Amino acid sequence: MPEGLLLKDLNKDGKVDRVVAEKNGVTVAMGKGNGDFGPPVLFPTEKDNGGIAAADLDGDKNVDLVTTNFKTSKISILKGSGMGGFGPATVCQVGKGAYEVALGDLNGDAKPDIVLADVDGLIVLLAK
Ligand SMILES: [Ca+2]
Ligand SMILES: [Ca+2]
Repeated sequence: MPEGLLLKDLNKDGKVDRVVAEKNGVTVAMGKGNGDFGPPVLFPTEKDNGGIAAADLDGDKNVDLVTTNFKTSKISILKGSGMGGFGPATVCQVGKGAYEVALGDLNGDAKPDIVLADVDGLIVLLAK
């Protein structure tokens, strides 16, 4: 499976940071604002990440991450510190072979919901 990549300002310094979904976790590299990035730091997740998405899931104004783990049909959720760090991954069993993830408010309550694409179709997890 391809590895996911996203660009998002994780530490609120106005400079876009880089997150890559990799085999053993996600690597985060802080952007310098000139197209260059600092050294990548690994945050462990479930193995073999595919998709990755970022949004503030718990409303603390810090960007959180969700990755999909195709082989084990799991997703990993990492809560952001707001300074580029992430806490230990919360791993959940979801569906069958989720490979892509998107985050967005689907029901208008201003909380981002999780949408997964897996081998059977789409799975929607509404935020509570
Ligand atoms: Ca930044
Ligand atoms: Ca958050």
